[in-house]
Amino acid sequence: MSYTEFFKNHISLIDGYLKEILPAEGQDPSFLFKEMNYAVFSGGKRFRPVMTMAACEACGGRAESALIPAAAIELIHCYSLVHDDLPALDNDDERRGQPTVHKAYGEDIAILTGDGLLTLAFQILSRFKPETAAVRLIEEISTAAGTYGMIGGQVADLRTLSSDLDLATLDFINVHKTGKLIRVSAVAGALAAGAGPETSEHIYKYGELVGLAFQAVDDLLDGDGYLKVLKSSEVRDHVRDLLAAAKRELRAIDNNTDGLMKLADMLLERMPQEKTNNV
Ligand code: GRG
Repeated sequence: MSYTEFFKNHISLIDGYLKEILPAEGQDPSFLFKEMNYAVFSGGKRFRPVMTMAACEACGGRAESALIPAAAIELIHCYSLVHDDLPALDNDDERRGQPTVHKAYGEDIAILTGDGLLTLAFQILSRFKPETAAVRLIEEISTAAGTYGMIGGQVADLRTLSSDLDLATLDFINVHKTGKLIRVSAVAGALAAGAGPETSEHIYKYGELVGLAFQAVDDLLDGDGYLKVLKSSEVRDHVRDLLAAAKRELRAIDNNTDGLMKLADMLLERMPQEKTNNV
């Protein structure tokens, strides 16, 4: 079954919730409603919020119970893409097959759209109940998104000269820039379910391993990143090892881990086919 078929309900839950929380036309404050919706409803896979809901299920909870952190993480992901596309950073004209936010609405509005999405993420996290869990979620998610995580990784990426790029530096960049937001997507699901320490530890390790595999697969698709220091066959082997280890973590959990298993399989399926010489 394809990713979108398998996660039809999860995707419809997260899209429904995102529609509910994003400022709608005519609603006060109505500023940026169009641009924020444009940035969020543009065909993303929803990999991170689906992971949050699937992790909640793997810890015995319901997908619906994880909607607040799932939506917050997707808003943060969308903000990072809007800002990353800006001329001062990657200077991209297209994202998900359509003009980037600054191409469609201008640079000033794109900066503010990203700011609006990031701020809204923490506004909705503050609504999570019980409040003790809301505070934990805010701490975990802000750490993963901030200078100890995604932003730190982005700065390391900007500051690293291509002549200094080695495997250890690439690992550092990827763990921070991509890995930590994916890991916290899993951890937030465990927190939403109120999971115990043992299950939470397996979920944490699963998230870490899948976060690393995610970036390596993206590099294979883009012909970038790890391919600058490793052969493509080595990157593929690395992805397979990471995902096999991630699945081992899930086998130690005594709940419904089908969703998290499917996310690992989806990354394996996304890996471009190996080119062979005997064609
Ligand atoms: C805070 C400006 C700023 C940047 C943070 C995450 C990031 C650094 C930049 C985004 C650009 C990028 C290519 C990051 C690597 C992670 C990645 C592969 C993002 C794309 O995620 P998908 O494939 O995207 O989940 P969709 O479109 O499906 O949501």
